[in-house]
Amino acid sequence: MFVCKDNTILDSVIHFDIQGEIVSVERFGSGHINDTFCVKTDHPKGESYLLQKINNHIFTDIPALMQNTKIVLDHLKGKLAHRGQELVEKSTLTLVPTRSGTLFHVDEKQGYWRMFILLERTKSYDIVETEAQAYSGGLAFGEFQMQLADLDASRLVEVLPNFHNIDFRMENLRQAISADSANRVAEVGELLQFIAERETAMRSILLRAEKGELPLRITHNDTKFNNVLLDEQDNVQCVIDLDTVMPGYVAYDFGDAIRTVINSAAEDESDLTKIKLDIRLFSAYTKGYMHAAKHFLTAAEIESLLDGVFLLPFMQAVRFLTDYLQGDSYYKIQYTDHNLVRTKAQLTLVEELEKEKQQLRSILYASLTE
Ligand code: GN1
Ligand code: MG
Repeated sequence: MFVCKDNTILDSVIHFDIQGEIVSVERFGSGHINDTFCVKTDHPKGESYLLQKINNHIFTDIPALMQNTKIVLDHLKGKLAHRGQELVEKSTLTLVPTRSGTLFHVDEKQGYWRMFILLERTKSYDIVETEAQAYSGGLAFGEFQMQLADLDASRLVEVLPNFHNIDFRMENLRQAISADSANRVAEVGELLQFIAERETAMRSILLRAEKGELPLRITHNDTKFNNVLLDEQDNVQCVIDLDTVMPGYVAYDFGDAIRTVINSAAEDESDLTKIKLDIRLFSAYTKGYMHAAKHFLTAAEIESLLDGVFLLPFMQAVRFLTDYLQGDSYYKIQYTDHNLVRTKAQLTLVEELEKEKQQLRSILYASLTE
């Protein structure tokens, strides 16, 4: 059994309303922000659980974050209720409250913990392998946006303001450059040049939004492919990681998903020659997404989707680079220049995408008639 050095994990588990005695607690998943653990018990009919320590340096209003999660989950469950309880439990996350009925537990070191029921027999992929998987991912996020379309956005707190605002991200980068607190600016000149050349073009979604062309909807805002759980047959089962569900533009969700779907290498691949686009996967994801989304997207939103495809890897690179220049305080890293490697990988992806712009556009529009 894995036991955290200071025992805070086990001390936290016991506050949640779980069945049976704890058999094991093991680290789980590949998130960059929160710490996730799988908790198994000896209960004969019992479930396993996902315990998460929420990063409260990044998410500074955890009561609001958890309230958002509850509102979103209740809404999604309500949408699926007519299809039966079993389906609701399989297709949506279920929070496990603490024994005193609260949505999270705060330990004596001010660590914030929450728990979900683990969805058994599901898979998530850091790298997409087949068109069927990509299609399922597109369908999952298309349906997710559709199901949340009638949720009153004013009920959700914007937990991370300006999350996908490229002006905000560029401003953070500029501040990191002028502070140069980790003494790393000198080594990233070429990358900064690459970013500067594209900055204006990357403002296109903001410009459309300023002109009032794009409706603000409730979006997921972290649509990496591994935030969709697929079942054993690679059909959609559940969208996870609801921390950043907030008002946003659909192009952000589309672009962030494509960033991970189309890349045949990992987000942090250090061999840049391995970063290749798999256009078949773009096509399959887009078909899955449009199957649900073409019923509600406006013409201007459809037009903006491709801008999102370029923006999201670019913005991700800007964020990784900012963290690198600030001495790696935001994303978890596994080695010293991990954030630099991530930056280069994402910028290479932008470069590869630029070569295929026309083809991506044709595929996107073709998917509307299928
Ligand atoms: C972070 O923790 P994780 O892996 O779900 C980040 C996302 C990035 C992603 C890059 C709150 O998500 O915005 O796209 O890393 N989440 C936050 O892999 O910043
Ligand atoms: Mg996340």
